Amino acid sequence: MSNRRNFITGSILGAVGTAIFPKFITKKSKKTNPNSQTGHPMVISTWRHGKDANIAAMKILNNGGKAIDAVENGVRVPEGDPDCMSVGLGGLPDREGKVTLDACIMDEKGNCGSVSFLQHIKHPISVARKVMDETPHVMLSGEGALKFALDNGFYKENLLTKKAEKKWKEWMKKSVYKPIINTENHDTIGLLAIDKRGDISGACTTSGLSWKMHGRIGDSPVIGAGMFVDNNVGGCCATGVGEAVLKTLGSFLIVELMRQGASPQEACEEGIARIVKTQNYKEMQIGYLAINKKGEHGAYAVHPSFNYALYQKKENRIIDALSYLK
Ligand code: SD4
Repeated sequence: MSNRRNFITGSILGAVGTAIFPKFITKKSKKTNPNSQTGHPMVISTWRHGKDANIAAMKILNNGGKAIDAVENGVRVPEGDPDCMSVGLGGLPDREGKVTLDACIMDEKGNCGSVSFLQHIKHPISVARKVMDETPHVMLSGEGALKFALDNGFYKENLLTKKAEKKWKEWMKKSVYKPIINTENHDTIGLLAIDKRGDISGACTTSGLSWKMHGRIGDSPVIGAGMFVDNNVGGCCATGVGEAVLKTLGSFLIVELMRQGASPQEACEEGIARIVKTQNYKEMQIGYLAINKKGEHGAYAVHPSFNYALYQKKENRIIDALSYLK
């Protein structure tokens, strides 16, 4: 009886598996990204500011360092740059004029750490790393995350620059909340790296959507939404309207599709397809980057002009991603 039940359950699950991912399980020739190559060490990250982040990350990888150290040090570059108005210091504030930060990090063993709704600390990614390394938890938020940071040697800073404050005051005149497609309020950095050993790690850090409600947390600190790594398969990170990424658990979805046989490009396109099927996609930008174990990558967005930085085979370049809408 129990054997029969196992058989029936197995058959149903098998059928469901094939029904969910038929095109990736059965297909032999895969759609690849025109700029994809194989090989590591490699670093890939979202948007133009990724180029300098990649340099910092690659320096660690070239010296034989670990991917987890590379991703942390890479994203610290835009976090510390006051001119980068979507990450860390200089990030655009919420509608109350407060800069609140989200970040997460994940290593090759599946360890992860995250902070959300964190104020006054310039490098949330390093606080997330400490949560991962030194606590029994994965996520710390708000006051608790701040207290943890202060207890661990971080110090309070004013993250609201004059430039960001000015933009906030301009926005306050009308106070209309409408995320704009591909401008400074869509610039989170997500960064994925493969080190010389072939191990994969990822990091994602942001000041979130500008003019968001106070207390709002996006996709970026949520493991599996803003970023996900599985060292046997690959990694993925997201940028854009976090609510859409959260609703589809985009990064986890894309890594799982690669596990089922999809190429990184096919997986990113399917991740965007889920958003297009279920949400008001014309009004929002979302971009995904994914890598597999071989160092191949995929990139896809809802709208044109999502770009990313790829550092591989000694070349660090900005590439325009393909998109659903042309
Ligand atoms: C968020 N995903 O807070 C972030 C914002 C972002 O490019 O990616 N902007 O929803």
